[in-house]
Amino acid sequence: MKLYYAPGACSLAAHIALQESGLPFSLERVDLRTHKTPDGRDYYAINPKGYVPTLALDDGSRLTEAAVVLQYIADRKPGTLAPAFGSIERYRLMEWLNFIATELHKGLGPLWKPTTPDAYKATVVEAVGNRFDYVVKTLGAQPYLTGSNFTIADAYLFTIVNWHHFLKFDLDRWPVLAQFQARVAARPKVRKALEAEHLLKAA
Ligand SMILES: N[C@@H](CCC(=O)N[C@@H](CS)C(=O)NCC(=O)O)C(=O)O
Repeated sequence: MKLYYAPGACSLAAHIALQESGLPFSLERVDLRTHKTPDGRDYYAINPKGYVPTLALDDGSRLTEAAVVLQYIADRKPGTLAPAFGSIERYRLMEWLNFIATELHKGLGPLWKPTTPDAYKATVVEAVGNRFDYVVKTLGAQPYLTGSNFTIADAYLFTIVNWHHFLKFDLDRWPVLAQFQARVAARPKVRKALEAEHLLKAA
């Protein structure tokens, strides 16, 4: 498998999942400003949607959408990063993945755009902050989103919350979330992914 990624982007979640899975994989960096790969290929020819992550599978086909890519990786190593497909625990996991994708990941999207007015950015931080209030109700009672085991939902949440370094909002209001970030960042495989993306200072 090959993961097309950009440092610190949502593709970091898939990178962490690949590291945690122990499966063999390679990485190819994408420049999201030019939409080119290091050898000058047009990334739109690889993923017509133009965004990361893209996971190139061993049969030559490609999979996109972070929440789906994460589940594909987890299902290559059953019982480690996601509960079995069809179980109620798996639906709970998917509930988190969808929440992270739509409420947090896409919720923070306007903060990345230099054209977003400051007043609107404040509204975005407030709205996503209310979602963080919901997340800490779970993380205050258990180390990871679905219980005591690290899953792909934790990799995804960690990746999105890690954006606070780049988007300049602090986690003071959510000490439980800051503790979660530290807990995940301390995992050896997560450190490996962060190191490969040159993000160790920003985690
Ligand atoms: N719906 C996609 C969104 C992926 C996405 O937003 N990727 C961002 C980085 S976090 C990106 O590559 N943006 C550059 C672009 O859209 O050109 C998913 O869930 O994977």
